Amino acid sequence: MVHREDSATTPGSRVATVPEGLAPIISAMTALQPLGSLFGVETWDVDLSRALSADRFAELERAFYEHHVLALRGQEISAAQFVAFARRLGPPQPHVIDQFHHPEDPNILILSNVRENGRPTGLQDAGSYFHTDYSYLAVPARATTLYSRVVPKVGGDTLFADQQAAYDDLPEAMKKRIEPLLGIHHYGNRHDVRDASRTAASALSDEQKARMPVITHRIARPHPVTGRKALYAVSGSSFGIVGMPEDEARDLLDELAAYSTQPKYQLRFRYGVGDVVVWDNAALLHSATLIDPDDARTLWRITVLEESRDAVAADVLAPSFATSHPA
Ligand SMILES: O=C(O)CCC(=O)C(=O)O
Ligand SMILES: [Fe+2]
Repeated sequence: MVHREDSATTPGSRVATVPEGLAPIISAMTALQPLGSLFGVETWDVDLSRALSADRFAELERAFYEHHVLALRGQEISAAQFVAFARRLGPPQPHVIDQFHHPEDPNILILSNVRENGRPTGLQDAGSYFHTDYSYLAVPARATTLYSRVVPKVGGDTLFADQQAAYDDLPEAMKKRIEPLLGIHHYGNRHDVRDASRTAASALSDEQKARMPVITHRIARPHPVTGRKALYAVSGSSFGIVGMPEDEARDLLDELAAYSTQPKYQLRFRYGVGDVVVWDNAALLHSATLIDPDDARTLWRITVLEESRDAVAADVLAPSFATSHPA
């Protein structure tokens, strides 16, 4: 096992990696508190309904890359204000499940278990298994931001698992073994492909499936901004490894996923009404937690992509998920 340095100044952080190309912080303008003992920070000091200066935004962006989860508590913002904030993090990519796009802006996906007149108002039980967003796309997600609108009476937390810390702790022999390996990804949850299951990936129509590619990403993937390596999407969309028999690949992915989602790498995030949380998809896995379907929970979600020049995706292995997995 490799010993990890702990940051001397900030409780809750592991290695403070200052991303190159981000403005240096002259003086801290925003009071950030750790979300737990491992990673993640929160603040009540930011009001996204008002203009956020470039300096102030740069400070938040740096905290985001350093701490992986940034919670801006107690917001009251419109759809347009939420999209304007997300656009500063990267280019939004509308979700393939277009029937739950927000009526005012397709960049927002509505996550909700609330039904009106018998019809769902949003996507229910999205991502109730460890995964990272858009790892099934050649240019995956840099950040996902959720704006919490209705908080259930019981539960509804999101779990995060630090894949950089998990990578750092791997035995050297395992680091060497996975270094050249490319994971094969497509939309779905490797651990549960039963259509009606609450812990499967949300079902796609045939037309939506046809838009989904089969792609690869490195398993030991350097962060596109900080360069720090993480285990990348070893749970969720990874269904195989290039050049490896399927059963061997699944065994290795399962071993890595069980290891990297151990409680010692996890943060449990509890929502209050109005919280905007942003997480780093290149550094983390995350999972929604199942709740009583009658206990109302609604969040708006925007996912922004990495820069395409940073993508480490290799060849397209099959024309699409639908053609390589005929019904
Ligand atoms: O609802 C949640 O807690 C998380 C859902 C999810 O995986 C996502 O929005 O990317
Ligand atoms: Fe997700």
